Amino acid sequence: MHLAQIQRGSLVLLAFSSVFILRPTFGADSQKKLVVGFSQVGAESGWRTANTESIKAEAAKRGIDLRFSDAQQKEENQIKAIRSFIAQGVDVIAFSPVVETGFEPVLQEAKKAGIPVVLSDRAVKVSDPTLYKCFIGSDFVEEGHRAANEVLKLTDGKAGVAELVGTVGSAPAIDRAKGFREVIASHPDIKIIMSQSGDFTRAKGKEVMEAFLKAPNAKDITVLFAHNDDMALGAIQAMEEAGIKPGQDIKIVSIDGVRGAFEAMKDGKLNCTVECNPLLGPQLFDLIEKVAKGESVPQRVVTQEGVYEQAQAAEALPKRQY
Ligand code: GYE
Repeated sequence: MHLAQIQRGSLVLLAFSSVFILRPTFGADSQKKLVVGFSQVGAESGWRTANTESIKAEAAKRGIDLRFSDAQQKEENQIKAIRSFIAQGVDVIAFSPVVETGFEPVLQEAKKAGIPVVLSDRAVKVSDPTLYKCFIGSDFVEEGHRAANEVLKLTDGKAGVAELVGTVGSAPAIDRAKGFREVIASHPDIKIIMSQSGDFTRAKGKEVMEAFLKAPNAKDITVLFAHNDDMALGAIQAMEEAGIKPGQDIKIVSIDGVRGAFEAMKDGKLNCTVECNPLLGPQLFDLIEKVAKGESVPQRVVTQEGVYEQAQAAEALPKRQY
């Protein structure tokens, strides 16, 4: 073979391979599997379990190589997981940030490495909006509005509210508290008389409710607003142990719409749950696949959800997917 021929051959090869290097194709008919690193918050609630299952099932269905990591509700674990995804050279990083702040440096590292990031469920606060491609999740402020409107419906515009707050510094805790306060601001007789974090878990929800019920002004509590169903379910236990009838003596409004909440509503122990859909898997991977192909995606995708009151619980329960 002449030198010229060899050179021409390698040029063609080079051109050919560079097409593949520059534009990797993923999917059923291509060789390369899409590799996605996902850092999950933890396993703190029924909502989270359903969210994890939805993500894992969807990745399996699409033949995606999912590197899944559980941060056990610790930001430092999440930062480590993201660094490890960068070191592994995954195609896309997705994560549900435990809290809003502190992620900027690691997101800069991902950007430098050329790995796109998609946020799932919870938002981050960063000064550079190009540090992530897209954020898919609920409108938590709106959920707070909805919860407060239910409190208005359940009372005659007068209430002593005990609030079980979610994880301190997390987007849903910040936004749900904000939305709730925006609505009650024009109802001066609806007063938040106690507010403390139960970290979105059933055990801490119970513990904090026990403390609320021991406070000197405990008899003024007429409503419980819990930032998620798990904390409300823990609080229901605490009330029952203290001889208080949940749903009657103290009205309860919570957020998520997990099956346990529907059961409690059916039993008359919970008055309302504001839905927050955890089944993000299909929509999330639609976005991830687009991002991997370099296609443009909206920076914000809001999930659609509703509100369920006691009267609808029995009928809705068998149809609930989580
Ligand atoms: O409401 C709660 C979970 O981020 C929307 O996290 C999610 C929240 C959800 O622990 O149950």
